Amino acid sequence: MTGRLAVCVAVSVVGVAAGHAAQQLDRQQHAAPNVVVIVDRNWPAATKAFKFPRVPSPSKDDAATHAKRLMVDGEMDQNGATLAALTDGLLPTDEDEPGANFFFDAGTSGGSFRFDLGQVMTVTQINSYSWHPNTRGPQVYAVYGSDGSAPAFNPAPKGGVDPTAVGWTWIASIDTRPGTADRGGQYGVSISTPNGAVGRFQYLLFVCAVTETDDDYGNTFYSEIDVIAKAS
Ligand SMILES: [Ca+2]
Ligand SMILES: [Ca+2]
Repeated sequence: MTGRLAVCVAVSVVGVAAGHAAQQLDRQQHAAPNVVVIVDRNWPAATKAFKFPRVPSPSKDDAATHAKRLMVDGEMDQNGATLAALTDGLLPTDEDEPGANFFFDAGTSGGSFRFDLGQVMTVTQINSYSWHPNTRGPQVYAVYGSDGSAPAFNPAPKGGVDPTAVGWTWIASIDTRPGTADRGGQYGVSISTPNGAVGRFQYLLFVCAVTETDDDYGNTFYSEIDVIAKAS
C-alpha cells in the first residue's frame, strides 16, 4: 500500500443555504499529501453552463483535449458515448443525456480508462464533471499518474492489480455521493495542489466504481475530464 498515505481533506460540508443550489462536498475525499480536492454539486438546479461556485467550468482546450484515450478494463455502455466524450469539450445540455456522456455498461461494477498526454507534463489540475438526475450523478473513482519510467510499469493494469505496485502514483480517491437520499445533480471535482504541481505525468489512470448496486444503473454519467498541465 505504498503511496497510499491518505490524508483526509477535511473541509466541512457547507450545507445548502436557503436559495442556493450549490453544495460543497469536500468531505470524504482522500488525496496524496499536498493534493487538495474540491467538490461542488449543483442541485437541484443546474444548467448546461456547468458553472460551479469554486470548481472551474469545463475546458475545450486543455492537456487532455488531444490525449489518447484507452479503455483499460470494463465495458462501455452502448447507450452512451465513447471515451471521446470525456475530452471533446462538449457538454450535455440536459441532466439525462446518455449520448453526451461516457459511462460503463449497465449491470457492471465500473472499470478503468487511461489518458496518454503524449509526453511527460507538469500536471497542475485534474477536473472531472458529471450530470444525472439520480444515482448516476455522483462520482466515485481513484486517479493515478505515471511518467512511465518505472521498470515495472504496467501501462494498463486491470482490476485486481494495484496500480501503485506497477509504476503508478496514487493521486486521489474521489467519492462525491452526498449525504442525502436524492443523489442526482451536476458534480464538479477539482484536484489540485497549493504548490502548483500535482505531479509530473504522461499517463493518468481513472479507476471508476458504481455509486450504488441497488439496481443496474449505478455507473456515473461522466461528461468531461480536464487535465491542466504544462509541458516542462
Ligand atoms: Ca476538456
Ligand atoms: Ca464532453
